[in-house]
Amino acid sequence: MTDILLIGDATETMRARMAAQFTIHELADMADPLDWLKAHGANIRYVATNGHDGIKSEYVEALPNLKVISCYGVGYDAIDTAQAVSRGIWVTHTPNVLNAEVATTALMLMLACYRNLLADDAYVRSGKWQTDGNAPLTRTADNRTVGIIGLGRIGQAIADKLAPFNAKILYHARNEKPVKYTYYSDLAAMARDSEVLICITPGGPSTHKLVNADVIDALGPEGILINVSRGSVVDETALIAALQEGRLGAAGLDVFEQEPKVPATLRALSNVVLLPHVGSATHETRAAMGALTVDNLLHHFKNGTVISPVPECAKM
Ligand code: A2R
Repeated sequence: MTDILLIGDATETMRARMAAQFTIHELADMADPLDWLKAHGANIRYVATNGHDGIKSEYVEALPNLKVISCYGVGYDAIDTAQAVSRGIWVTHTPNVLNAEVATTALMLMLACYRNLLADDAYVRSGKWQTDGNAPLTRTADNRTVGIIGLGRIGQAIADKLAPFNAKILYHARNEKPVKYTYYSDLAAMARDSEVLICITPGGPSTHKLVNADVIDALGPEGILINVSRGSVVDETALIAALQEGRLGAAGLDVFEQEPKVPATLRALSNVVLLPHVGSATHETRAAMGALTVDNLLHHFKNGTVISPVPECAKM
């Protein structure tokens, strides 16, 4: 049997499929992972991990015969791809199969912010509807100007799902695309022209705090910020200050700078909707992601190639 290192959790189906071909060693079972890997790492040819845990560079160094790091998730900023490429190790991820789900999460957050979903739910539960009368009016989610930061696979799915809401779509990315939406190379300028900003870029150094105090101020007191990308993309301290001071209207956040830690100051705000990083977390979509994660491993085991490499590895 070939040895595989499992980092983080995996579904029962993933475990069963991996166990049929590989001997699984779980990082979570190792008292001192680095010690264990230094002693046994030469046998490990495969790693299954996820976008949150990735793999530490020192672990990769302890695995001299590693062939594939298969990531359960589309974001792979927790994996050092330069190190992997220099060693000829494939890094794979799960693009496309989660586009619709993450887009639904973005819309859910946007709708919850505009229609004050959480406050209205609390209004019914508290009994106030009966004692105080009808809940206050909210604001419509229709006919809004929405700036999408990162018009890739998921960004396009978000734009598609916004069509029935008659949204006007603006976008910011590194490069202009052959689409009917309006391109902004200047993010703050797009924020000024947007009523909602939706972040769906990758994480990592190039997008670190891309949404800074200037962008947040440009979005303004009526504006809504939605983040379904990575916590690192938004300056969380600047965001909290703007929400506290009414310089930003509301925020819908699925991701945070230091998950699962969410600052108490953010949790105390009433103009936020907070989710525990569940953008793709449905049974159906996680099953599809799990299948592709394992397919990449098995494909390499049988054919020596992978199905969905990250772009950095595409030319290997
Ligand atoms: O390379 P471009 O011009 O297509 O732009 C990409 C954009 N992007 C950026 N935009 C502004 N500044 C940057 N430094 C920057 N880096 C990348 O993000 C592209 O439009 C978009 C990413 O699209 P995809 O590669 O198709 O990713 P996908 O599948 O939509 O997933 C996005 C992220 C994942 O990396 C996870 O972090 C998260 O969604 O779940």
